[in-house]
Amino acid sequence: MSIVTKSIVNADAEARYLSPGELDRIKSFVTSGASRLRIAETLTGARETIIKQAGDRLFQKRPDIVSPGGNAYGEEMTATCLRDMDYYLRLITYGVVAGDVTPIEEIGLVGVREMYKSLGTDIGAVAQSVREMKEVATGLMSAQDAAEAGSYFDYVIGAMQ
Ligand SMILES: CCC1=C(C)/C(=C/C2=NC(=C\c3[nH]c(/C=C4\NC(=O)[C@H](C)[C@H]4CC)c(C)c3CCC(=O)O)/C(CCC(=O)O)=C2C)NC1=O
Repeated sequence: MSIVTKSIVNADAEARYLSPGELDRIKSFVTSGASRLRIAETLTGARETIIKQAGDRLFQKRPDIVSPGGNAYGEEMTATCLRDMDYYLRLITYGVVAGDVTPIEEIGLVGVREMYKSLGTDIGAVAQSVREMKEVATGLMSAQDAAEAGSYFDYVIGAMQ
């Protein structure tokens, strides 16, 4: 839910006008709109490059992952690993557009630790893959957009520590 919808739901539950604080938060959501949309467009347009390059970097740093016995060993498992990276990049674009990390959390982070544990996947390595995507993606942006975009990647990384 965006900050606009959320504020309206809260205000209407109390049959009141939006408070000055709520209007302030909506104002900053609206004024940051153009840059958030620009970031989402960059991430969406460059998704294949971002995932490919970040995957290469990850496997260079952690060759064990794609070696025999590794969790992402073999064509199919490597593809599944890259697919998970694509999932997180997609969720990050949702967060950026909404100006809110809730969609990222609800779709991709609730229960994530237990999930990867049961799959025998090193969650630290998944966090590393998101870190690599951040590096590649923010390299495509202005410093200001990179800082804004980076915070969403950091949120995912932090949840996987
Ligand atoms: C949108 C929300 C969402 C997420 C996040 C998600 C993740 C997810 N990743 C999975 C598997 C997997 N995930 C990985 C990923 C990796 N292994 C590594 O060592 C690397 C560190 C990493 C890539 C960066 C691998 C290799 C598998 C397959 C594991 C297996 O089948 O043994 C599975 C098990 C089922 C399947 O194979 O599809 C799920 C549910 N599914 C979802 O619907």
